[in-house]
Amino acid sequence: MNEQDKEVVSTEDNTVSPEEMTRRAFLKKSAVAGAAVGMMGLASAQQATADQVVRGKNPKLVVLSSRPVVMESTLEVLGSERITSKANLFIRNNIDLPGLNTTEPNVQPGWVVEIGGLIDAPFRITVEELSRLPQTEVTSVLQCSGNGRSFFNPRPSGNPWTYGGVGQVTWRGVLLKTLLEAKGAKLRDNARFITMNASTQGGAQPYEKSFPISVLDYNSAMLALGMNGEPLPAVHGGPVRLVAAGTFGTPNVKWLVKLDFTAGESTGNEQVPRYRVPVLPGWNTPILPTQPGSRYNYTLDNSRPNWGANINSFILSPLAGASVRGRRVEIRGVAWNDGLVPVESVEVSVNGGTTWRKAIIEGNEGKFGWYRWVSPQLLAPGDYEVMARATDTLGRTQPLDGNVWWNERGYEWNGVMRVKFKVT
Ligand SMILES: Nc1nc2c(c(=O)[nH]1)N[C@H]1C(S)=C(S)[C@@H](COP(=O)(O)O)O[C@H]1N2
Ligand SMILES: [Mo]
Repeated sequence: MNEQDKEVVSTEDNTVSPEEMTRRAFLKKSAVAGAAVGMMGLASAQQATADQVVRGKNPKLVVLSSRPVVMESTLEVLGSERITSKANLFIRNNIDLPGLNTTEPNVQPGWVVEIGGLIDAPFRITVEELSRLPQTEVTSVLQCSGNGRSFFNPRPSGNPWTYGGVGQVTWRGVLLKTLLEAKGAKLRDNARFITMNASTQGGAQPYEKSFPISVLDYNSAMLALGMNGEPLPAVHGGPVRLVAAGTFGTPNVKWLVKLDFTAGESTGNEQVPRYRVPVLPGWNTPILPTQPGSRYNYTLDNSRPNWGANINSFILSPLAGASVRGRRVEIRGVAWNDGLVPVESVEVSVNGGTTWRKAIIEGNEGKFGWYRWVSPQLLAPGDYEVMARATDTLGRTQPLDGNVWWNERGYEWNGVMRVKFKVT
């Protein structure tokens, strides 16, 4: 195994398939051969590094696609900071807006968002007016619902995310509630969903998404203008993006130009069949187990969109393949859920799941953020496999085998993570 391969192993979980390891080793090698890539230009999508695809990104991010832009972070990068910086945050574009592949702000004076549908007095608001209304900050986990897809077996088609399609950022903007109050625009009783549209400037294809008005989603939903104390980076949706803390990435529409209160959800392609999981009719939370490898005919009635984030936890230290000094070893990581109730515990096993011990939860960045946990262990020299499992006060927890939730499109993976490392 050469140097680059080792680096790949140390930052990724060992359940990555051999094909994926080969692909990643190839990507890393291409990244090392930066000069060569530069000379070839961006013609070959898979060979461009993250900073070449989007100005300001950390070259350690892994490019899954350069058109549309899709890149993931790594556990090593995510573990290096408390709030994910704009350089280190993953990107998932279904549709690129031309000219916005940068972490710099998207300065577009007079940008308008139209607010309408089932409210009294629909209105239009500019980004300048929005910035003069009372601003709220919320720290939340942003995660693509496809994160972890590579671990489903058989692997569903779609971007082969490992663990890096996630980050924790602090948003700043105007709560939808605040905006409607300021405009005296009352919601009608039959308003059940928010249906949003992204800009099509520069000839971009339309992007339309709906999510339900519920306590979980609506009370914290905001039109965000800022991220981590700066104007919203262009590639992350500036100048205006919807942020619904506690939801998966998909309803967090970037480059927002239109928001309607509607009785039903959008019937556009981004809403159905994409970004959905099978459910029993009228049963709105858990995924309906389907036979791995089987097909499913997604309709609005037999499936639900990815919205409330699944409970999950990651081990950020040690990383897979690491060698650490014994006997005192601190296992560290993060856990999160949809923010509906607190994450109550994180249990850690160092013996393949035979026994579990509660980790210490050190703190969290509000109910939508990461709970940082640590599990001090006394470990003799040897080989270990550590596992971590989060549970919240509703009893929602992670499956030991994430494949129990196998679904055709590979969404909402939250299987217990396993990390092999060595104590010397
Ligand atoms: N306009 C627009 N908004 C979008 C998307 C998109 O393709 N276009 N992708 C969605 C998906 S699937 C995800 S996971 C998040 C990713 O946000 P990020 O690129 O800022 O990390 O944006 C969501 N909002
Ligand atoms: Mo996503």
